[in-house]
Amino acid sequence: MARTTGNGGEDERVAGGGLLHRRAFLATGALSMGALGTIARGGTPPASMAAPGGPLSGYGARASASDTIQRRLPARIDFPGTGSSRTPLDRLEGTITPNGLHFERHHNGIPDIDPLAHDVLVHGLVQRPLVFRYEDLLRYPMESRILFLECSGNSGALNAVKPAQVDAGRLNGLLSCAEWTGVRLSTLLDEAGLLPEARWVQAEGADASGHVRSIPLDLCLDDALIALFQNGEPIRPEQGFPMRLFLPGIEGNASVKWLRRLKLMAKPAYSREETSKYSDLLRDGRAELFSLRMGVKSVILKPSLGLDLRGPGYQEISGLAWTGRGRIRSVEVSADGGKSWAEAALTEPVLSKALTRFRIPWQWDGGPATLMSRATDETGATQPLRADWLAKYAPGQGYHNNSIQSWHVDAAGRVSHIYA
Ligand SMILES: Nc1nc2c(c(=O)[nH]1)N[C@H]1C(S)=C(S)[C@@H](COP(=O)(O)O)O[C@H]1N2
Ligand SMILES: [Mo]
Repeated sequence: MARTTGNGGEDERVAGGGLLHRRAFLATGALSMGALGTIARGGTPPASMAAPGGPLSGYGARASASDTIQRRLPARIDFPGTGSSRTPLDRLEGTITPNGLHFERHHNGIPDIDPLAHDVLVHGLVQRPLVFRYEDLLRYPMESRILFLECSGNSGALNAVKPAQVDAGRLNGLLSCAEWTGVRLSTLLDEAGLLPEARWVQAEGADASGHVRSIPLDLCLDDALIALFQNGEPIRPEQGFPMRLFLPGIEGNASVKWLRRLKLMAKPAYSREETSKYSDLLRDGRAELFSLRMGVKSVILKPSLGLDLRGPGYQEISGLAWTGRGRIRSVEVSADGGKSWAEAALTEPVLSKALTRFRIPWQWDGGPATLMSRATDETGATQPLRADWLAKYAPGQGYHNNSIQSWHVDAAGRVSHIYA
């Protein structure tokens, strides 16, 4: 198989199992993949050139061939509207999640809200309680940021005794990334005027789940947004139309959708969603409360379960990395079950608290291989081994699992989920 490169082949190999230097893409890839492009084609023009095409439309739809790319719904739906659907990460490219594929997590369905009748009350430990109507907020100064959103229950299946044989979307798809546009929460808090005792903000949603979360004031004064737009259009009903709180890098549960009330408090409320749920029980019986910031994490998506390899030779391994603490510094990939690692290329731009795409070329020799990825963020934090992660928490504690994941490739190219 062709593997000749500008500077001679073997020296492009940087780790076991056939991983190539992250800069070897073109030199190596062109030779083995280029042949695909030279297959001869008949002289007859395609039918699409013989007649006018389809009409214009007021709101575009994707190609019908792409309709198989769907959110991963639960196998059983006991209460419609309650539960979660997941982003099919393994079927997408780049880093932005199309709005129709953003994951959903609702505790009591999607409310139908008239934006013109909707407002947000800011009250509690403030100088002036204020009400902001949706229309008012549209006239405030706005900012846009590309940010990931991850449910802290994401990848909870890694807790199972046996590795779940499900695709990467089902495993890790309580994760999406979009450009969010809105008004800084600090702008509204400034206008209401904080009293010196104010330390926490309780956010409440207008859905029927009684969703309230207490959020430390410093997060609210930092980069928190009242998001009104998602990838350029008004946010979707599933994501909190007409507005949601958006806390960059923080567990999804605190980004309260259908936001209707913000109460300034001296202490947290210790509501259901921050005590019995979304708190992390440790091995020693204590619980971590308000463990809000999402850890550094990565997943390989190509190849992954359901995307089997077509044959030995040049492949690109690619996936996503993210951290709630800022930027991804590096992602290492192993093709030999963690014995050796090589650094992947990060596709620019590498943005703070957004998804980052990593890629590394791989010359698969056709033998069994175990693929793993390990991200490190700009604070130096890195992903734990699954065993080390499990050792920290009480059995069954499923939140915040950012441990290293592994795919096994057998000699036929079939990909399965394993614990390495
Ligand atoms: N009002 C309200 N806000 C909510 C929820 C909810 O059920 N009601 N679910 C939370 C949870 S657990 C998560 S992970 C995120 C999911 O946001 P998304 O559905 O836009 O992906 O919203 C959070 N905000
Ligand atoms: Mo969540």
